[in-house]
Amino acid sequence: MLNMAVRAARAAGDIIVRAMDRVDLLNITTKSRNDFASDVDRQAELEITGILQKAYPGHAVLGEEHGFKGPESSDFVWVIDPLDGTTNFLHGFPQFAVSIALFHRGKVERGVVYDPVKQELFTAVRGAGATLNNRRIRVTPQKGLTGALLGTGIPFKDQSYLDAYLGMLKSLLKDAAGIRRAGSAALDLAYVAAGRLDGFWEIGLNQWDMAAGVLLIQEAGGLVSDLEGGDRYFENGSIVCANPKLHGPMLDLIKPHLTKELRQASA
Ligand code: 2AM
Ligand code: CA
Repeated sequence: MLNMAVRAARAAGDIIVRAMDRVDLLNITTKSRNDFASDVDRQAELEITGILQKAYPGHAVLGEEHGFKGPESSDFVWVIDPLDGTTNFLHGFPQFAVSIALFHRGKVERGVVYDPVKQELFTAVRGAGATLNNRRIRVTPQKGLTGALLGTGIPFKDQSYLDAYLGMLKSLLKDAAGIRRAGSAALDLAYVAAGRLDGFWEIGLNQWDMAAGVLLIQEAGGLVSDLEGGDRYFENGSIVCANPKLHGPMLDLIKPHLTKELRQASA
């Protein structure tokens, strides 16, 4: 099933790369303020779901652009972000990826994140580790925040938690060596798994942004939680992840900034 996910991710990647130099010709729809989708997002998703549903007719699919399809009762659900980092893609900023995860009875069992520009393929199989282009990857041994390189996502849609977010940013900035906002959550998580970032946090993500990346990090020896340290990140869309030595110190600096709303979301 991992091979099939890889095949689907590469096929979608080909569609994305072919469209890169004619972005000005694409039909772009605004799903909500600052949230865009193009023909490429939709075509890439149809390519992925076509491959997966042909191979596994009994499985369901949930995609960012076309929603849920397939048998409601299936134990297997493929969760797909055909183009994570659409805003980057539309600006020709080369940081975006295809993300495909397979859930079995609510648990992520397989994850693929594919960067078609750099041709980097990140894969994870529950219990069997994580790889980048077939080589094993691990999170960093970074002990605390001093000297750490963190990734994050700055709120772009729902600004209601902007102040809380900026408080977290300010606290984490003090000790970290640097903070990056690259614009594709799926790739940010893959980078934590690969040891390129020591940690990452963001509020307001969807399942398809995170699912494959979460398994990558767990299989690379890292920890993933929501803002309160719990495991409801898929429900509340907030995520904090890092190697096991950095995860606690990050949470300690994030928690004091949680508002009642953010705390309720994790409850
Ligand atoms: P998307 O491109 O698949 O929608 C990072 O903050 C995450 O938010 C990305 O994974 C991205 O996924 C999503 N996102 C949607 N609109 C965005 C925007 N205008 N700026 C940054 N990220 C955006
Ligand atoms: Ca996304």
